[in-house]
Amino acid sequence: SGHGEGSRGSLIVLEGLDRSGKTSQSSRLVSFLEGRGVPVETWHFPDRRTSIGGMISSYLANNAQLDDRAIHLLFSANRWEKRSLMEAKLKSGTSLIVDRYSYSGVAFSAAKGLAIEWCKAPEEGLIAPDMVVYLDILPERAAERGGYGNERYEQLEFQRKVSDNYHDLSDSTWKIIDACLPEEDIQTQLRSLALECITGCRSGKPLSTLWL
Ligand code: FDM
Repeated sequence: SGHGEGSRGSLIVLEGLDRSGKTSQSSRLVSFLEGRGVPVETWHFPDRRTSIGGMISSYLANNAQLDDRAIHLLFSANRWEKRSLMEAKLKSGTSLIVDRYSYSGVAFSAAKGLAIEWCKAPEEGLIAPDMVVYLDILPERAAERGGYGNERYEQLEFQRKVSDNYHDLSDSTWKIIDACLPEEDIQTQLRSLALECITGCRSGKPLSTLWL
């Protein structure tokens, strides 16, 4: 009930440092929403399954070297190549729970010293999220969780810079959840935020584009 003709899905983005719990929280959220009969998919950027994604993946694994601006543009291109599918899904009523988006793109590249405005430019015109949820954790606490692997960015010094950049990018519309709360509590907060967002979008809020 309540699915009006033409009602669209929501674009919900989860952001946060490595080890903040985004991936497990977003998959639990999707199962919950599916159980409630909400049409929903979980997406993840970078999408390593495309050919651009393959280049990103070998860069992250330190198997390829790339200029900082070149890799930045590949991450952005990896979102652009999914844009039309994203729009089609949303318009057909499917909500998308997206693990990382343009904010990761800017926060990570700017941590290498690139200017924020330069980093934001190629993201302009992508679909704007209806809600950004930030799983907030101090870089030191994230590092204590262990499981930093061997990927390029998984180092404390770098994650500190990324964290600062996320805080610069965030605005009053972001929903911040303390990532050090028990997993259950985080999930409870996430569920109610997501349901509220999905309900709001169904009742006619138009899609918009970055940057808001
Ligand atoms: N990352 C992710 C970026 O540097 N730019 C981006 O646009 C995106 C989406 O890639 F360290 C970084 C963030 C992370 C790495 O991400 C791989 P996952 O979530 O571990 O796959």
